[in-house]
Amino acid sequence: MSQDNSDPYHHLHDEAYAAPYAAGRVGAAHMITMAGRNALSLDGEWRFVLDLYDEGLRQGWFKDDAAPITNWTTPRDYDGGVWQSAPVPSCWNVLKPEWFYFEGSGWYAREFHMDSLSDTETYVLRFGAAQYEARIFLNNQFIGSHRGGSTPFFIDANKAIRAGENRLLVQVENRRRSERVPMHHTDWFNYGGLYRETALLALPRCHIADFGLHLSTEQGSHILHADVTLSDQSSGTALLDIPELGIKQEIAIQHGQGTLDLAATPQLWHPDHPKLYEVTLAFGTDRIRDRIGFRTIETRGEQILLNGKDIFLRGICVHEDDKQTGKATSEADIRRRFAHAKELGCNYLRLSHYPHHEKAAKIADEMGLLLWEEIPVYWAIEFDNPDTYADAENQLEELIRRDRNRASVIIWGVGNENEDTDNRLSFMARLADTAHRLDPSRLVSAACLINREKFAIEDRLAASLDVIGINEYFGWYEPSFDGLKKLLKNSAPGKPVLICETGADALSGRIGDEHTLFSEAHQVHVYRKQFAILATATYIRGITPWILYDFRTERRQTSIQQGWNLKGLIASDKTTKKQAFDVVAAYYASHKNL
Ligand code: GCB
Repeated sequence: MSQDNSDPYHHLHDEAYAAPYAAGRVGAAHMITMAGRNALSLDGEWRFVLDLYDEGLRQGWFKDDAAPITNWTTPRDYDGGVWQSAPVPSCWNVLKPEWFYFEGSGWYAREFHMDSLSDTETYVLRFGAAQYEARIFLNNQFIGSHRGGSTPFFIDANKAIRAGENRLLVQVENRRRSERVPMHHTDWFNYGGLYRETALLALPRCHIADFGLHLSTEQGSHILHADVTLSDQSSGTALLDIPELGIKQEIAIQHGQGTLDLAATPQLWHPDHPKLYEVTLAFGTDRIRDRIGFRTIETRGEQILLNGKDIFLRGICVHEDDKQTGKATSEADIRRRFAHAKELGCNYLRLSHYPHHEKAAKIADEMGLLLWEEIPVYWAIEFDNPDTYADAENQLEELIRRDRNRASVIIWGVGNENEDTDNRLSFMARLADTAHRLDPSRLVSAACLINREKFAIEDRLAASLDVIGINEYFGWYEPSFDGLKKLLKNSAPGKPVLICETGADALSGRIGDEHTLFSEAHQVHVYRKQFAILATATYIRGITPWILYDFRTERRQTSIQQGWNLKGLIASDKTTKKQAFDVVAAYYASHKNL
């Protein structure tokens, strides 16, 4: 941003142009629980322009008025009028062929009207997600920024909002960078944009900022734990109401915080009977409502216990990716994904490799599917960079705060396939501790690599995890399955193990035999062998094959893959099943009661 208004060339030489916007960065501490809240949707067509050189930030486009070019006395590079249009939510990559590979800044602009402003309300803009960093400008003022591409964020609009017409400008920037989470190297497509819903909230000045409700078992009895955090230091009484359980309880709030423990005997939430209860919480004039399920999840030795009973997780990995819409999803898309998982016989999904749309966990609550949710601490991120850690931890906290009342979510994943170095160990152990501290009611895991020196399931991070996740591709990246047998024989993990990924590429319809790479027969062969060998290890308490649908990734450029990872059990049309689908379904049918 040019600070020297008298020098029209200053911005050409100012490479610290983005620095002023770091000051207004929001994160988990600014989140507001959304449960049942009304909001003014800002979705729809926005004006939009791509800004490859970051001129918008360099020149401070947001400061400009909307005067037509004919009234200008000095030239500008922005007039806000000749832009294209783009729908919010969407990913810019899929809107025009020439925008497909764009990595840089995109500017979104729109107006919204406020009939009047109320003295008793506070105004907050909410963004479902923006990939990767976003800076928000309202009525020519910078009002906040956020980094992390898959979690929601909240920007205080009070200092700039006004009665009448308001002009909102959002810069979204999606460059792949080594210090980000994820860093520049992944195996999925780097979509960009405001790709989840955007809204304006008008809330009572003192409102419920955070609310948690979960079940635990203490000495054989069930206890409900409620915690409430207000947006300020007010004291008073909140009212918790769960009519179907006959619960109407006051929660004393001191300096903005309150907790309550109470004995209860709810019908327990389970994939086979996903019972949800209507819950409301009121404080002053603020009132939120949610549908919450109650269940317990814990480990005992090498078992995972759901409501005290051993469970085998029959799972599948899923990305948030679509041929037409990219990373932007919809309720119908999520329901189709989950219906396919059910058809496969799943009771569980791994939502890889970043927080998926918040509707996913709500729909899983309803449909009865258990979930692993994770943050994109993927491959070789900068484990020695404290700022990268701060970013990762914030994403973790934002995810936990968003979804901690979802019964479906049983595991927080803190990373994927990271080399077992000292820096990685301290970085990820800290994340695991954070997850445990923020949410003692769930399990923490990570998708680890196998220890290739000892050829065993052994990772120093395991001490910080409740469940050890393992990605292995015997039969695909390494042709022989002998390594898998050896691995299982050499391992005594002492904790439950989940096979978080295994699989093989197959081009839908490609004919061949079990030795023909990329054929459906080969994919079938890999799954048959994998299942036969994995069944011999009793500590393996679940599997999530990689992956439900073929997905876009620029790493894969053979004449067969052409920019797609073909490990889906279903092709990228999300309709055509490959033969391996039935193999996984048959395996899960035989594991129904394990
Ligand atoms: C992995 C990664 C996943 C890749 C997959 C593959 O281990 O975790 O993101 O897409 O392998 O297909 O190689």
